[in-house]
Amino acid sequence: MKKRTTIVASFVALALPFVSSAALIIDSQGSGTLETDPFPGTFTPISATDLANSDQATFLSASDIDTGGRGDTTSRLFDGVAGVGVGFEAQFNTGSITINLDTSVNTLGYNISGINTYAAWNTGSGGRSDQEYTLTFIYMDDSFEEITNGTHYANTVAAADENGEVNVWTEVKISDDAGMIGTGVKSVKFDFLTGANAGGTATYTEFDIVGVAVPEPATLGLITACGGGILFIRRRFMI
Ligand SMILES: [Ca+2]
Ligand SMILES: [Ca+2]
Repeated sequence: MKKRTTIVASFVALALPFVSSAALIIDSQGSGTLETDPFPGTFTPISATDLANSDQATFLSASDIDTGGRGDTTSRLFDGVAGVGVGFEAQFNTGSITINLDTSVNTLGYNISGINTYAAWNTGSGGRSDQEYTLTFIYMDDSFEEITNGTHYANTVAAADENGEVNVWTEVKISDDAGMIGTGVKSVKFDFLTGANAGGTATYTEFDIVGVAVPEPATLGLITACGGGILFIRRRFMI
C-alpha cells in the first residue's frame, strides 16, 4: 500500500508541470480618466511587434469587417500605437472583424498566449470605452471555438458631462493559466456588443495578438536530433 502511494505521488509530481487547468484569465487591467496619459507603463504596453501588427510578416489581413454603419477605420487596430482622439479610434456600432494570420510559411498556425485589447475615446464624443465582445478562435482545420463573450470592461463610475462614463481609456488582457489560450490558430474573430456605450459605439485603438508559430515537424526533428547528439557525446565521454 505504501509503495502504491509512493508511485502515485511520484506520478503526480512528474505530471504537475504538464497539468493544464486551462482556465481563462480576463484581466481588466485598468482604466483612466486622463486624455493626456492613456495606457501608462504600469499596464501591459501596446505592442508594435505582436502577431497582428500590420507590418509583421505574421499578419495577413483583416476580413469580414462590419463596423455597423461606421466608416472603416480598422487599420488603426494594427498600427502599434494607441492614444485618445479621433485619429486613433477604430469605431464599431456592433459588427465584427476577423484577423487572419499568415500561414503560408507557418503552416501549422500559431500558439496564442495573449489577446490584449485597448479602447479609448475622446471625452468630447461621449463614453465609448466599455469593452464588450465575443472572442472566437478559428483553427487550421477550419473548426472554431468561442473563447469568451460578454462585457470585459464596464465603466462603473458616472461622471458629469461625460455621458455618464468616466474613463477615457480601458485595457483588457486575456490569457490562460495553462500558458496558451489556443494552439494551431489561424484567425481571431471579434463580434462586438456595444450596447452599453454611448450611442452604441465602441472606439478601440489597438488589438494585440501575442503568440508564436507552431513549430514545424522538421524543426522538432532537428531539436530531437540535437538532443540525441548531446546525449551520445555525454555517454561517450562518461564511458
Ligand atoms: Ca499591435
Ligand atoms: Ca492603434
